[in-house]
Amino acid sequence: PPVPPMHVGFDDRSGGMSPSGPVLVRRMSDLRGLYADQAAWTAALESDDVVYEVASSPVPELEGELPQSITTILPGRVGGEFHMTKGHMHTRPRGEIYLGLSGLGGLLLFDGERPQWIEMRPGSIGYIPPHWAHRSVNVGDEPYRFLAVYPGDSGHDYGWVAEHGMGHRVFHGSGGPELRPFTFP
Ligand code: M6P
Ligand code: ZN
Repeated sequence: PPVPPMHVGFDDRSGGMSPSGPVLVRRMSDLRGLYADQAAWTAALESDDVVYEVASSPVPELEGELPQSITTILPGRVGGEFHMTKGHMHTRPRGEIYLGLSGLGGLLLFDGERPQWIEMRPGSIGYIPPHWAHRSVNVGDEPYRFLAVYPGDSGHDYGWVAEHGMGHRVFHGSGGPELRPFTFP
């Protein structure tokens, strides 16, 4: 059902929204096939830590609505590759806006040919045009948190990323994050 006008607060410490809709928690075991180094991923299953959480407001994913979510990616690496979201293409051609809230991150975009990288810090606005798959990466050593706002009928197509990859992978390097050509695991 549609929702009334509302104020949405969020908790600086947890990234939770109030009022709140569904909260999604993704642990290492939910991320099979995400990281290049499968042995490192298998080793990380031992503790099966939370990699990221997505809190949502109660705004429904319906045409015309503008749902919001706050994603918190905990710091860490798997085989040198930074913690990241699964990444998705929108099922329908819809844009999306991200606003950096805390920590250091990046927005990796891929249209099937060209990879793009947008650095995200608190206050950064990252724009995702329609037809660009997007994945967020924590490149710092504290939680990276951002607000996302997207049309309610966008949809999440994870199969597109599984099939096409994301153009690049983001590794820890001595001089900061290193973008390397994407390899399938
Ligand atoms: C952002 C938005 C959400 C998305 C989330 C996690 O909050 O883009 O729509 O679900 O990031 O990303 P993913 O779904 O790729 O795991
Ligand atoms: Zn999206």
